[in-house]
Amino acid sequence: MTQQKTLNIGLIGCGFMGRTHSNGYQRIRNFFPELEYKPVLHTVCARNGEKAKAFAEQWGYANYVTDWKKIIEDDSIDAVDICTPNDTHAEIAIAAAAKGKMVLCEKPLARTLEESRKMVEAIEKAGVANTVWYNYRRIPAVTLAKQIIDSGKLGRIFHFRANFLQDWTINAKLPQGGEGLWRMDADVAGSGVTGDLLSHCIDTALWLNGSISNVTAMTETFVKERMHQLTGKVQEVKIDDACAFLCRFNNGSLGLFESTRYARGHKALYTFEINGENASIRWDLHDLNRLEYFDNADDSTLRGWRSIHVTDGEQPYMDKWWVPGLGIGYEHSFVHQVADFLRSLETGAPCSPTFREAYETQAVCEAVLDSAASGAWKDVPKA
Ligand code: SOE
Repeated sequence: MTQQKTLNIGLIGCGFMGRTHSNGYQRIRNFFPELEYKPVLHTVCARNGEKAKAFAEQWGYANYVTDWKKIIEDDSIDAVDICTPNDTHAEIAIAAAAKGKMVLCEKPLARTLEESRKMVEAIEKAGVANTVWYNYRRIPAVTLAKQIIDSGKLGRIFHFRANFLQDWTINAKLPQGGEGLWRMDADVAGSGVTGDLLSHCIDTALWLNGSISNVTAMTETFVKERMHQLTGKVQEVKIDDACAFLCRFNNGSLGLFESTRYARGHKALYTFEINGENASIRWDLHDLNRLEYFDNADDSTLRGWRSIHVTDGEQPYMDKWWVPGLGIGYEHSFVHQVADFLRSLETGAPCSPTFREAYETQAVCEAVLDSAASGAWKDVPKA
């Protein structure tokens, strides 16, 4: 085993993402023992002291605090992990970078492109290691899709289409804002499905198929008013409940994206398909260990969609887990992101997606929302 260096983590936010990241840090020692850096769960922060204490005990953090600035001021903390609602990402990331700390930020990078720009500037000025948790890239079947595309097997790409469908906000009585519901409050989240769900699809698309040049979009807010949990008042809902957009990629292919929280029966159906001249690929989060692949070069009597069960040790990340045939889950994508971040500290190579790369995703989101508001095609703003 290599000589290990400790990396003290300060985690801010104890929600669902705080748990996925903490689990990621914990699994490293057992499954990626060769890595030089070992994450240490140093301090966790939540505004509610009891919650922070319980989280620290459950996940093994040595300390807990209720003010995130204490994490920034603590010189023994090396890396700040931001798992708070979107309206706090910029302030925390900028403060952490100014203190020379590494920053790992939950997606989307921020509420707006303007906030994202300031974050990229601060991170690059400080020259600190950084990454944004677009975790789906690190599901082995998705990483394999990237390898297949980069090998050129698909040939010229014609189409990229993606969906992210949920149904959890259909109930008109569901309040907006507050604990667990901040994703429904535009002031906190920045947008609805565009920033929350389509940003995942856009991140994957940019990674697999390159930059997007322009977009045309439509959004809808199906329930116009909801009670705000914090004020107790019925207020206008300003998030997009659903969004669909068309786009052109710089490689000449066409994109079609849809996301909604009003697709009854769908809890988290993330799918994408990419069609090339020679071959096509499709993937579905509900069957995440599987990659479907059609290759026109196959013998015509056997030609058809192959269903590749991505569990072999020669496939991305799978040498770390069990034996061929046995799959892994959603949570492993976060373990892989931690591993890749730690490896990037060893090699000095950036851990993708960096803040700058996540800025490009944000730029597409902004163009989508602008297009939906104006009804016109919009160019994706340049960095
Ligand atoms: C929303 O329900 C959500 O939890 C997103 O915020 C996550 O990013 C996505 O991966 C699953 O759905």
